[in-house]
Parts: sequence; structure tokens; C-alpha cells
Amino acid sequence: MIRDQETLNQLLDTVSRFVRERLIPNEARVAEEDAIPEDILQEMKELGLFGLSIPEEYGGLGLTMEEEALVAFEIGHTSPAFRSIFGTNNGIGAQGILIDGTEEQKQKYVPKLATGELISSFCLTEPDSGSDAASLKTRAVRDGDYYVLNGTKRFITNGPEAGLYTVMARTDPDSKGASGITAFIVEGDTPGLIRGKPDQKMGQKGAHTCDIIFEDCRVPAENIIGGKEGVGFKTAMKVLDRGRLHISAVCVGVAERLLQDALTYAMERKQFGKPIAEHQLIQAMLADSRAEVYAGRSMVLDAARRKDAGENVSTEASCCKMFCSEMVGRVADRAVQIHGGSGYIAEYDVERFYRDVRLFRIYEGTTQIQQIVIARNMIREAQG
Ligand code: COS
Repeated sequence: MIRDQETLNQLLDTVSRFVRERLIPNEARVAEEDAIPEDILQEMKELGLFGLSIPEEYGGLGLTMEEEALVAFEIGHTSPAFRSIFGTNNGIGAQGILIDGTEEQKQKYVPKLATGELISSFCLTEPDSGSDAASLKTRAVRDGDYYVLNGTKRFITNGPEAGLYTVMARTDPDSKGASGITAFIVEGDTPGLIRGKPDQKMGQKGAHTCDIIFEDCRVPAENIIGGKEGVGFKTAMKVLDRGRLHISAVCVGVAERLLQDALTYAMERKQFGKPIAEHQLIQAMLADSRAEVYAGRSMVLDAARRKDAGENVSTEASCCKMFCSEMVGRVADRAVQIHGGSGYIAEYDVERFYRDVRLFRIYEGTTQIQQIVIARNMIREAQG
């Protein structure tokens, strides 16, 4: 529920201008240097982008889910790498503490996440545990007032730069599934936490992932999220419900950008004596994309409003993630097609975006996992 339309409009205008004037002109540079420039990082902090969804009492902007989605649409108008650096502090890196953490844990860590002083990461995936997240093997063994962590986490977004990690580890070796998993807060400078070298990725240059390796890493028992063993998997799932909605909104924003670029190109480029936008087969691609972007935007806003109203939106979040990530893939493909030969050339942005958006169908749960979540929830509801 939008709380104050005027303040929100001001924020959206500011973000939109920042995207247009500061981020879009730096897209190619970020892709080439594989890094977000320091001055832009500073400006993001000043704008409050690291704390969009963090409650005001912990120093964030305290946006509702609907407001956050509207901001994410704007942010989606530029390279996804820019969003990635502050995305974890609003999403998967902070939400575990915010949703299930104790008041002390929130007071200690969340204000530093809201300002961007600390970057956070979410450590669920492992070399042998991706979609089957409940099969994770990282162990946490109690030793007095500490737990000793051993294991490897993989593809950890912002892993190289993070100072705070939410880590899902198995505290009960006898339980092979979800109930033996506990969520820990691990500070980045804890001895035994080792960052692997950054992964070489297909796209999203400027956003970094790496392995996070735990070798006899001693974490205080008080750092168990919410102080309760065995509920870490549920915390992770709740975090992903929210994260999936946010990613869906970003997909819509990126699709809007690509469609705008494709339209601009189609109106300028002439073939057979007229702008290609006047050829019906090009129009079909533009129109299909426009309808799909509209559908994506509408469903994200509907799901966000339901979440703000207190509904369980696990199914809707998965519907949005599935549809919007697949949709932006189709829109990116058409944008390349409309650009013709130029669409394959790096000088035009579409080639880079085409690679960037491929990740949306994979991370925070593949399309196939979203299908499973949706269908399972349908069956459960039908069974009452
Ligand atoms: N909110 C709260 N609790 C949830 C939940 C949610 N959205 N989803 C599941 N749970 C609970 C279940 O209710 C169950 O609890 P009980 O045993 O008390 O009933 C427990 O968590 C285990 O759930 P489930 O049996 O459904 O677990 P599965 O092992 O079958 O796995 C999937 C469920 C496949 C949905 C899960 O492993 C998943 O989301 N995988 C993808 C992981 C992912 O997105 N990775 C991306 C990398 S992280 S950026």
C-alpha cells in the first residue's frame, strides 16, 4: 500500500533521473571494467538505495513491497549489474535478519546494511545443492558458545565484497532434509571464512559472484538467526518469496528499456523505403512485447499489493518470477531481432542485455522450480 504518494513520486523521479543521467551513460564502462565506479557507489548510498526495503527504525527508507516494485521498475531501465550491488542489502542478504532475526541482531547489523557501510550476501547454494536446496551439506557443529562451520557455498552474489553473510548450514546431521538446517549470521572478517576468486560469467559484468568457503569457521551461537536451530530452511524460503517479487519487477524494468530501444531503432532504421517500424512483421514483435511487459507489470503490482496487505504470496511470487524472467528473455530476443545485424554487435546495448537477462531465469530459483512451487501450492490448496 502506497503510504505517501507525493514522497514516493519524488523518490521515483530522483531514481529515474539518476538512472538516466548517471547509470545509463556508464553502462559500457561498467561492462568493460567489470566494476561499479566508486563515485557511483557513493551516490547510490546517498540516495538510500541500499536501504529501500529496510524499515525506517533501522535507517532505511521503509518502502512497502509495492513502492519497492515501482523503484525496481525504474532501476531495471539500466544494466542489472548496478542493481546487484545494492540488491542483496534490500533482499536476500538482509531479509533473513529482518524477517526472523532477534531485535538485538536487527539493531546490530541492519543499520549498517541500510547505509551500505556493510554489503551482505545470502549463502544457500553449494556445489552439490542448487535447486534441491534442502540437501545442503555445509555443517555447523556446536562447540561451547560457538558453532564450527565447514563447507563450500557457490555462486554467491556480492560474495567478493560482502562484509556480512546469511549462511544456511546443517546443525542436525541425522536430518537429511529441511528440518536440520539453521541460518547463521557470519561476519566477513571471521577467521575461516575464505572468499574464492570471482567467477567469470556470461553477462552482468560489474556484478560479482564467488565461492565462500568455510574452514573451521567459528561463529558465536548468538548469531543463529532468531536464536532457533532447525528453522533456517524456512527462513531461506521466506526470504526468497520476497526476493522473487523484487527480481520480477527488475525483469519488467529491463524489458521496458529493451522495448524502448527496439522501438527507437525501428523508427529510425529504414528498409524497403520506409522505417522498419512500419513493416507489419516488426510491428508484431513490438506489439507482442508491449502486451507481455504490461502483463508483467500488472501481475507484479498485484502480487506486491497482496503482500503489503499481509497475504501469503508464495504462489504469486513464483508466478511473477516465472512469467517475468521468461518474458524479458523473449523481449530481449525480439530486441536483438529488430536490430538485425546491429543487434549482434557490442556497440549497440541489446547484445549485452541479451546476455545479462539470461540469468533471471536461473537465479533465486529456476523457472522449473517456480513451476514446482506453483503446482504444489495449488494441490495443497485444493486438498484444503
Ligand atoms: N515459506 C515458509 N516456509 C516454507 C516455504 C515458504 N515459502 N516453502 C517451504 N516452506 C517450508 C515447508 O512448509 C516445509 O516445512 P514443514 O516441513 O514444517 O512442513 C519446509 O519448508 C520444507 O519445504 P518442502 O518440503 O517444500 O521442501 P523441498 O525440499 O521439497 O524444497 C523447493 C522446496 C524446491 C521449493 C526449494 O528447495 C527451493 O526453493 N529450491 C530452489 C532454491 C533456490 O531458489 N535457489 C536459488 C539460490 S538462492 S539466491
